[in-house]
Amino acid sequence: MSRKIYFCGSIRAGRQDVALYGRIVAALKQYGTVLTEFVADPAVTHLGSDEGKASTDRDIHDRDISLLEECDTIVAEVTQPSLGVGYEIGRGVAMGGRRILCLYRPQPDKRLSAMIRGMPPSKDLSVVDYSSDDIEKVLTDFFSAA
Ligand code: 6IA
Repeated sequence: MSRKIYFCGSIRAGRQDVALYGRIVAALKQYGTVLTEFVADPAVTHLGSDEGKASTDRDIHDRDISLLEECDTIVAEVTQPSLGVGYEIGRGVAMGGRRILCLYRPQPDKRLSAMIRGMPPSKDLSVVDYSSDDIEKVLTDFFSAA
């Protein structure tokens, strides 16, 4: 049975990493179905999208929570700090039964939130420092440890 992967990345908190989200989603497709491809869509800006009909914030929240419930794996790019991504990780941890990988690119003068870095690691929950060149290897290591 194919994995269902929920990919999290910043939307309203800033789209500066959207090209990298695209590479991560493309790489994740080798491992399962990505439920949240819209996170990597360059047409989605921090203010929304010109395409399609507008959803309310309640619609977005409710749809994303159902997708989180549906997934078995959460992969979050956490370098660009995002309230939505942090909330999704917290909800995913509380749901239990999901493998969770948080990906962080270390930078000078910045530190990842202690509430993400400080989560107790386990075989199903990890926070990995990486550089964008290594993304494929990081994902191979995570999925081969499943
Ligand atoms: O606080 P942020 O906006 O940065 O939160 C980003 C996270 O929340 C992502 O991982 C998404 O899963 C979720 N999220 C936030 N905004 C949206 C959204 N907006 N649609 C779906 N998920 C969202 C509307 C975009 C639409 C034009 C396709």
